[in-house]
Amino acid sequence: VNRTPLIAGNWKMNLDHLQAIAFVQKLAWGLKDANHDFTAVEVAVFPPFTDLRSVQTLVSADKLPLAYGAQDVSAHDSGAYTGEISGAFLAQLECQYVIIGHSERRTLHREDDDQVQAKVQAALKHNLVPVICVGESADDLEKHGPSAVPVAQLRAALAGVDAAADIVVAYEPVWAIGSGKAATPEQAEQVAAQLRAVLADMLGQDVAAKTRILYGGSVKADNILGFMREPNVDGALVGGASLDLTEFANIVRFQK
Ligand code: G2H
Repeated sequence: VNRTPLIAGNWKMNLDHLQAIAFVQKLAWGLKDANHDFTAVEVAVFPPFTDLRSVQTLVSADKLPLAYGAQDVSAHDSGAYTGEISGAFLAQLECQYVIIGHSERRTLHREDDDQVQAKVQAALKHNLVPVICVGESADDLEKHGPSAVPVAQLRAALAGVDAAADIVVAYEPVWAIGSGKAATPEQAEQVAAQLRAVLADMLGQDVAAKTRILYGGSVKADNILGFMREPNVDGALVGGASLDLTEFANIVRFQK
């Protein structure tokens, strides 16, 4: 099976809606000028909620070949959930993707596996592709080895997911996030292979073969190629480096 690589920029809480417009415009046109084949390597951005309407307007008006999504979604559809954002609202803004269970949500907002699982269900209900983030802390790594925690997190997130669902998995070792200390391609591959085995076990071989598994954690233009050469790594979730136009464009153009 041919899996289209996905390079995804997780902006985290950076770039306001005016900066987002300028950034997305420059990114898309810059890549077009460099003859980037968006069907060969898909590019997605994950701006803050307040930028999504601007990004939608720009992408649809200029027919930009960029995908986009939100960094989180509520497990609920509507109601008395102050501060939450429904998947229905994201779908209305034509988001294709939504990041779920990023380690910053798990750690700073105490999201547990049950909440992640409920959010995955909410995303699928609204036809959003969940980018399910899993990863072990330095402590987990020391105590349980590299794959135990990510495997358990993925199993929990996939409970109740139908084999027909479209999903993306992102392996982000917590110790590599924003630390400048990326995993080695071999480490990423080892865990990605285990995660693919979970997909096969829970959703079947066909789903496992077609589902993209991304690596995330201090990805940069000068280390992306090593990850992309690994058979089970199908792209990257990029944080810090996705905020620098040239750097992000060079990550997208890892094959150049
Ligand atoms: C991991 C990653 C993006 P960074 O959180 O999701 O961030 O590339 O800054 O490590």
